[in-house]
Amino acid sequence: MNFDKNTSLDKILNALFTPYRENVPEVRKISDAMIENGMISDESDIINDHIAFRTLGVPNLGIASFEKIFLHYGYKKKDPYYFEEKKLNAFWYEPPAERFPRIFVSELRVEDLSEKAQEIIHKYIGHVDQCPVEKIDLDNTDEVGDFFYKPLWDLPTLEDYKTLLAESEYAAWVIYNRYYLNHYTISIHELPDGYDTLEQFNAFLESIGIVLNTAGGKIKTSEDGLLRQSSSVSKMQEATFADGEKMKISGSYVEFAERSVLPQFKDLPKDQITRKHRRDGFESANADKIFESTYLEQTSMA
Ligand code: OOG
Ligand code: NI
Repeated sequence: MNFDKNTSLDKILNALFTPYRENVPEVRKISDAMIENGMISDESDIINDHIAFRTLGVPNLGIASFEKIFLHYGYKKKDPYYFEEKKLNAFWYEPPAERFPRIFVSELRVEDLSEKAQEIIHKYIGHVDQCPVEKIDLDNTDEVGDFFYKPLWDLPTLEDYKTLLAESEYAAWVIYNRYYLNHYTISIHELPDGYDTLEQFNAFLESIGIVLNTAGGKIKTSEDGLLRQSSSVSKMQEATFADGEKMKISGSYVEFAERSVLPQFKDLPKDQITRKHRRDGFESANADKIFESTYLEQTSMA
């Protein structure tokens, strides 16, 4: 039973990763350079710390709808996070087995936006009168895999996109990109000596031309000092809007996480350290800055 579910989860994660890898040039660039450099022998050697999704917090969509997919596959809902200024809520989900990535899902508090922005969002999602996840057969991996990239609403017009962008860059991102995989995350502490700290790995990334998010500094550090994160900034890519107009907009990015061993396990030999011995979960202050990997202030630096 669990074996079947885990095999299905592998298929779903692959279905998510394939289009992301095709469309986010940094993904291949980084893994190719890691292979060339001898850090890994194959892309599949990379340990994926977590993946992230963005949603619209309205009835039938948002976290309460989206999470059903992963709860079905044995993920457990963990801590909530709240982002005052960005008007976002989020949760993280613990995977059913250590070999799977954690999941971070956020949602926009649509009701906290201006009337105008809410009107635009409702123009697109107004017809969603039932939770779309309830309409899919969650045991059918093809159906679930397709769901992430299947439009649930019409493409926005360029004008609507720009109006949203001016008020909430997150809103504009979701109205265009929907449930597209927002990022995957390379576990830096799993890499060979010489590359297993963020300082070392970031230097490597910059040497191959990856532009890092500088919001709050290139390395974002949790209060306990045990979770450190960096991310690339999303490349601006040409997008076509409903009215046929085109504009360069931000898509997805790649994240890098270094989780330190918890103080109570600090004397364990390195070859005995597994995920449960390291700092788990997320950190609001880090996340707040990582969101900005798709925000113009950062993407205009790439
Ligand atoms: C998610 C940003 C937060 C983390 O690891 O804290 C995050 C997003 O950009 O949607 O990924
Ligand atoms: Ni992340």
